[in-house]
Amino acid sequence: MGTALVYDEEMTKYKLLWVDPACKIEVPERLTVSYEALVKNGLCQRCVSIPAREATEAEILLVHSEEYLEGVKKTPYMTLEDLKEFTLQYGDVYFHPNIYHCAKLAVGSALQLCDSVMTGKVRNGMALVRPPGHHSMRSAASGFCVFNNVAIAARYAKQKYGVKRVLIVDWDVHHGQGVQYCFEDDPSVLYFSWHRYEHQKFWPNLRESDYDNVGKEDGAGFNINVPWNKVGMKNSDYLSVFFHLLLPVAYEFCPELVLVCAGFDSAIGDPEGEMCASPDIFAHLTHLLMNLAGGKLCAVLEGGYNLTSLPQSVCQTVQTLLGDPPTRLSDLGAPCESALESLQCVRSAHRQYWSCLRQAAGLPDSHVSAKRIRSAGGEGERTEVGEEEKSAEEQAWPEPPQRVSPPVRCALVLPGGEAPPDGCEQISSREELHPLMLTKLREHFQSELDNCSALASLPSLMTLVEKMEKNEIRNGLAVVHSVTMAMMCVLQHVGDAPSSRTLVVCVGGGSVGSHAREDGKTLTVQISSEDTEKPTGKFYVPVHLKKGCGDASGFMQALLGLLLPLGYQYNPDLVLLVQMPNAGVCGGVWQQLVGVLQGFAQGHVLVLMQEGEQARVGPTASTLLGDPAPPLEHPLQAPLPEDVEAVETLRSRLQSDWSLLQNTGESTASFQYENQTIAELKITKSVS
Ligand code: SS9
Ligand code: ZN
Repeated sequence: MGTALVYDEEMTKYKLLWVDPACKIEVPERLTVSYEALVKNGLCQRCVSIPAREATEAEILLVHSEEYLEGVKKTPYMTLEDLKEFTLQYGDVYFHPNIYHCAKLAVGSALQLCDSVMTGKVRNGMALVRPPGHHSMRSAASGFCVFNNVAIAARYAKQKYGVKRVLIVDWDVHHGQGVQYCFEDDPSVLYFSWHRYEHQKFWPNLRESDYDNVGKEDGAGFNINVPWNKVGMKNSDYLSVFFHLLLPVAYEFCPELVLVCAGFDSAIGDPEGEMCASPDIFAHLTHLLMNLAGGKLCAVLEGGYNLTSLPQSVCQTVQTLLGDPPTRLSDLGAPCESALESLQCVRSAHRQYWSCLRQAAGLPDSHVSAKRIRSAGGEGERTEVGEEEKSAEEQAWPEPPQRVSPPVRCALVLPGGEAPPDGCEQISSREELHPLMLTKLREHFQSELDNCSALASLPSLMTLVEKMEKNEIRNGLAVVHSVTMAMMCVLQHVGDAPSSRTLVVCVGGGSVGSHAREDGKTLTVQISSEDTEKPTGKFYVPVHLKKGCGDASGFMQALLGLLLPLGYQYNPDLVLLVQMPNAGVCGGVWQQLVGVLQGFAQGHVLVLMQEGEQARVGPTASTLLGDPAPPLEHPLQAPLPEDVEAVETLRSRLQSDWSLLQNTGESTASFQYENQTIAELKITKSVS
């Protein structure tokens, strides 16, 4: 199951023929530099190359009006003067005698990609196209866009393949108003867009790009706008929105297909966006979406006008689609105040539509009160770039590091005689355990060590860990006599390295708190139904779910809203995932967990399971090998209010230590006023 790349050089063959400052950034080189970077990095060669084709008129009419199509159809025969005049009726767009041809190819490319993914020819893919699409409307061109490539693809997938739910993620820095208008009353297409807005001061300056535009009629709740009211948004701002908004809603929506309006003007250096996210953030955004819809993801190029950060970002996206582990994001700071205010407003506008947002505390009842908060809230700290007023394009950033995949993707340690699943390497080592390690184990596990098989798999496990450290093996799975003993062994070993950090994720009850240390060498998150272990400091986080780990929605809430932000901020070099005995975790969410955790530590995830509980070896190995996790059941039941409360309480207690856990603006944060809702708080404030 490969990754498709759709590209045709023909789409570089139109350009701006007159002087227009608004349009001069949309150049053919956008496509050539992107494609050449894919070739140079060996990514193009790893993709399945799919030819572009022209979309048919019927396909274009899925979204556009006949009158509009007829108008555009005449442009190849127009004189320069006629073209200029035709252009004038629209905003920030230009026409050229060859643009109609290219626009048909751009739509056709998106449809070819859709076909390849829907028929199972490939798992996912990207289409490199010009002109972009997300601004074009039923009867109008706009913002360099002629036909709405992604909107047409969504309608096409619904019609041709009977896809019931499509998620469109528009990470371009502009609002894809064309996509919004197309689906605003349609609950089968969930449209998410973040965009530079600056309280409507930024193009396309629409009132309806704000967070309170949630969709209409049956489509209410299925249009999600995140307005950025400041420039300079960073990786942590983007990730916060994924953790606390997009991902929970997306999992609840349960799409059968994910389309990405993949514009890279949201990256650093872009003259339009003026944001500060690094190109490698797109590896993570892509990775975080790749376990939805059984992995069916089509990315279609939209904007991106810095000819350095654009190709870097395209490569990051495609390399992730190909299955290479994302590089580690270091120094993720706190999301900025303005981003948190936006996030809070969107979450509160949508809380009535999505059970994952229906928090017990922390959100006002409706966006009406949120509005007041926004206008009352102080302006964030970020506006000026610096005294010398560097333009966005003059900004410098390091080239993303090379992403190297170890020669072996997945290795297993299985109890004697069992054969590993296809594609996995088996590790068995006859070496002895280090004497110091043995002594240590004796101290803790006296009685169990009398059983001679107790230690059997540990030498192999240590070999596996060493090979992962040397980057010879990416990830692994060990079935051991005692997971707690094995966990101690691994932590003892990796803890010897000077600045190692291990993220330990324990699923299921049992004593692990004793392994947790406060020196920062481990961060332990334990998700279970037991309420025995008490939280100690910031490096041991016990999450208690009344319904237990078998409850998909409660578990996902903890995974997305708690574990992901913690993990990203901690930035481990190893993830140790432990299935505790009798964990009772349901298969679907377990695989999501295994999939998502591979975004950390350059994919170095080590899974431990106890002998006799290895029923899940097959599915786990498959996810470690890179197969997408299967979709969760639809509809996802609402989480138990107590469980939501438990996760929320933890999140708000820990957010001062781990700032990526924040999801509300500080001036209005409810955590400082435990029992008051924000709405109440505002009333109190305005009275005093
Ligand atoms: C130039 C204004 C250009 C249109 C941008 C369209 C981007 C499409 N300062 N505005 S992704
Ligand atoms: Zn854009």
